[in-house]
Amino acid sequence: MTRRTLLGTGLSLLLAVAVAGCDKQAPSSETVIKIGQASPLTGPQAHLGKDNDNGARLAIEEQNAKGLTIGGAKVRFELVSEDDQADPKTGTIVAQKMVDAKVAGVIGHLNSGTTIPASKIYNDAGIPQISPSATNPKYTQQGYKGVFRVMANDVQQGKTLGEYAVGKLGAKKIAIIDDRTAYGQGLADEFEKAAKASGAAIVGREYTSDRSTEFRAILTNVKGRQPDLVFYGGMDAQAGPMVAQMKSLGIKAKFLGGDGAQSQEFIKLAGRAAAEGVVASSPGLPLDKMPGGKGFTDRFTAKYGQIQIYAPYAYDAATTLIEAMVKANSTQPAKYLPELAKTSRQGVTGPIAFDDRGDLRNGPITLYVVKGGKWDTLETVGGKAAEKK
Ligand code: ABU
Repeated sequence: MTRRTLLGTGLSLLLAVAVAGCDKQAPSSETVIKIGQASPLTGPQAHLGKDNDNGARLAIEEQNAKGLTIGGAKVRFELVSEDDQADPKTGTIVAQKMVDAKVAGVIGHLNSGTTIPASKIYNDAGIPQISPSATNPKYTQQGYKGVFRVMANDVQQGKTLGEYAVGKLGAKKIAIIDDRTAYGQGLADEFEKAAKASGAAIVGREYTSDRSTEFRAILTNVKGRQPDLVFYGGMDAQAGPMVAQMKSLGIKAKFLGGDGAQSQEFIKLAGRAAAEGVVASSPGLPLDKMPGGKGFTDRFTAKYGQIQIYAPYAYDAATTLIEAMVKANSTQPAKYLPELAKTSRQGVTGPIAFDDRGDLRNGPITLYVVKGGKWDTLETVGGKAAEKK
């Protein structure tokens, strides 16, 4: 702790004591409010899961620093973070643990494959859930009142990618690979629809899993079909080695992926030379174009290091949840859920307002290319100021 923060903390404590001393109504103790966070904290997606965890953690630390009072009680938020291993079954076990721990709301899960089955458990328990990163449309199509997400979904992302592949990358013969997860398969299906509608031929469709690192057999099939573009629906832990193996097999086709591939880790795993020229999309604005991007990056990286993908969204999800509690003057789910549903606020990632299903209104999608070993912005499609319901 620096001298400056020590001094600041000391002054805050003195002030708190003085205020409490002057006001007989002032609360003398804190009520702890638990907020759940679920993501893969171990395994091949641990770097992404920790990114989400740290984003939510930073939001909670900053809200706690405000010394909030809700419903007449001084509150302190506590993050209950659970490892769902990106596994649907573990996701439901973790969800039940959260319910048993009496969390007031959940940030998560990271993956669509865990978020969707977990959402039934939270819904049955009446606990609101905001996923920072799950993009499969089914999550918000189940008729649950308490489910929200803070980025565009894969109907929008798949359409943008399919149209971009054909219209901007000039793809005519496309091979598609997906990891058979709710996210990977769902995005690949949406991509396929849009690419076909834009005039491309799908010359092959292959499958892998979100645990594989060896793709030479399916890539050899792909090579035989002579595609000019390979689309991958899945995460960076597979996309990275896949691109490296494409290069080693002499496949010259362009490689296109979605947000699961658009991480720093992808470049590391693919290797700088193989990653060069890879294009991927991500729902949301580039960090440097986000309204709170610069400040968030500075605060986050000072504490936790490099941002992977979803940390700013996890931050916004946690802040949005807490702001709804403050507005409702209650941390009880049934009382703050109506405020959450009518959220209209500026997050660090952009305007946050939800439609009737809980999807982000007007979420933009950005396309990036790896250039000089870094993701470089190509263009942003869609997105505008949040509308009030
Ligand atoms: N949005 C990609 C990563 C998370 C998921 O939807 O599975």
